[in-house]
Amino acid sequence: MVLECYLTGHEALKRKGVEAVIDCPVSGYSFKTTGDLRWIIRETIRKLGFQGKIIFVSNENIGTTHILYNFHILLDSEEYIGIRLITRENNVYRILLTIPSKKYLGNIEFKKYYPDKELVKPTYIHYTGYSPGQYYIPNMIVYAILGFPKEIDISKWRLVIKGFVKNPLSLKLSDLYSIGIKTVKTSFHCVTGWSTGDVEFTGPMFKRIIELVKPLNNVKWIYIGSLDGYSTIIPYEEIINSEALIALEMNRRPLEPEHGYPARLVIPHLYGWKSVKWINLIEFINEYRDGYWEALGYHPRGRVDLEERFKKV
Ligand SMILES: Nc1nc2c(c(=O)[nH]1)N[C@H]1C(S)=C(S)[C@@H](COP(=O)(O)O)O[C@H]1N2
Ligand SMILES: [Mo]
Repeated sequence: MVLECYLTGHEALKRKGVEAVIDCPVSGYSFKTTGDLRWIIRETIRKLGFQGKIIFVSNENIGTTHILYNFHILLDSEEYIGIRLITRENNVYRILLTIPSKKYLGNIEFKKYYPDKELVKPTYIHYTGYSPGQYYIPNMIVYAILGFPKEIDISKWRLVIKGFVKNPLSLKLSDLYSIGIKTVKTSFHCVTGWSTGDVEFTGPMFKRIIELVKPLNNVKWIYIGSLDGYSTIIPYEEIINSEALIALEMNRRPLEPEHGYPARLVIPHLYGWKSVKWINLIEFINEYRDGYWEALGYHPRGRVDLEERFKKV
């Protein structure tokens, strides 16, 4: 079987010592044991020109059908390559390698990733509440994969909105309150499997931001950035008619620092990793680029109802 992979990466991963990510969709690999996985890894890395001792690190469930496995390959240089195996119902369908130095990329050839292929299913307007593979828990679990930002000087904080727009903006917290706020009551779904019901988020609707900045006709994606260096990407079509908002309050109180104070994005019908906390950038762009989790194999759109947890193409 030929192996064709994409090359990607992310600035925040570089700070963690990951200079590049090799992302390889695979098919036809069923497994029963972690021993089978070791064999699959050995086969895969051989095709890419790597060898080393393969060590199990961890595994976790992502929803009720996916399991993500982490391994390390110890290289002769004493560095290691991280391996992430994305599996569904005992089949491996994606293998990602996190590479500590570009020198290991050698002369591997990569193909180009076309995210549009992931969006073939139609977009419809309102979230139906259907959430396959999720279970409900009483409260949200707090995540900060890149750590919590230091105390924020609110007089200096701005939400910058730029890119292909007629009116770029730099908004203070008081500006966000003054452009008109609404409260949205929604469930919140983390791709790892937990959901919480009936959280109230208050702030300006994303539609309102679009009215103000007037995106140009060529906009296809929205890139969202955060104070901690976290980022994500959202198809423009997916957000224009949605209930997405820039939340300033959660359950009628200003956001707590751990939940994203002063502002976070909330997109109710997409998995939680798209709802960036400590938001400071909204960029309207034309060409797809991976955010933090997308660089690690997560889906460019992340629709909950379509169970778009990981990239498929
Ligand atoms: N800046 C930033 N935003 C983030 C994350 C993060 O690690 N950093 N985690 C995401 C994930 S995976 C989820 S499920 C939600 C969780 O929201 P909470 O931490 O407010 O419960 O935040 C999202 N936004
Ligand atoms: Mo999440």
